[in-house]
Amino acid sequence: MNAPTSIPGTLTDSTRLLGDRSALHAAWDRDGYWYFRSVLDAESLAWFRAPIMAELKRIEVVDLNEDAPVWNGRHLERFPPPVQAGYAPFPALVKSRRWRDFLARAPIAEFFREALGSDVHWVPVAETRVMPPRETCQDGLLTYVHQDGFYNEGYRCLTAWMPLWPIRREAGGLTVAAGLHRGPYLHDLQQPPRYPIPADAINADQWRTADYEVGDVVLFDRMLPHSGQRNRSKHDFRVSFDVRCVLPGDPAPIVGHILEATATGVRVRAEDGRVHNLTFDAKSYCRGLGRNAGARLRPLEVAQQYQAGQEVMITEEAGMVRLRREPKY
Ligand SMILES: O=C(O)CCC(=O)C(=O)O
Repeated sequence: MNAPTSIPGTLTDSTRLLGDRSALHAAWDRDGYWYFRSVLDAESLAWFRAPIMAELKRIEVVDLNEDAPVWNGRHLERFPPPVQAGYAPFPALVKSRRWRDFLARAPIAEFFREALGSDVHWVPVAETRVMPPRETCQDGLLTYVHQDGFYNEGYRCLTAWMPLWPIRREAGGLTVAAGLHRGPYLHDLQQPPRYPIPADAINADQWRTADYEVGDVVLFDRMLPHSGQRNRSKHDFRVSFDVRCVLPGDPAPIVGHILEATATGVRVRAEDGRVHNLTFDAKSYCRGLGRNAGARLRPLEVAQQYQAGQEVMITEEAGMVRLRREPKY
């Protein structure tokens, strides 16, 4: 059993490499991630996170005069319930498109353009996470170890993760298994429907994390194993945002609404108005909806769950569905 009980290793800071593309590539090849510190515009971050603080104050777990998400000790019964590897979103923030406006703000867009070397196409696989303090570690320190690419077939994604308030180590920010981005996927294909990574697949000393500050961002490879950590702090809610883009130059997934769904195919109207007729084959990976999003559906379940009007994100190859999932906001 190699599951870590603490993460002493620290992320390598690549901030000074910005502007030097070959040095950035070398760091990515070595580590599978870039950790940039104090690079994101503070005003844009403050704008983005404001509704989260409003929700924490509305359910009276943070005092009205607080600027930081510090727990006031009141009962957490109105805090969203636990779900797979985290907590449900605040109902008021479900399907919020605010993240799109945040990423489109000039200083934010400019930073990512510079870091990635071209305009960035973000996909609607985006999550704002709020973890309450004093979580227990009885099921381990790590919430759910995974490789994003395994659950995002048919396109090459890259993930950006950022704290929205400072996250000290004990509040449990992102941890990554440095250098393990060259593959293979470690998910256990014998364990449907989620195919978890076995606990002994990664040595405890490969994990890295940091004391994160607002303005920091970690960009990481779709093959890099990573996880959140339980929030062991006494008083800090830990608040972060993660989102994925396609690799520069790659085609974007189809995002739109189902016009017609059957057990063998799907007709979709994309956001740009185009209609796509697509077919399933043995390689099509259809994910469950809602809380079941990590699970792979069997063909019969697919036809039952995905109906006309459902919003979807689809990747395809020569007319065959590779991935079908619900956008995650
Ligand atoms: O922030 C977390 O808890 C985990 C983040 C994560 O797993 C991801 O960004 O894919």
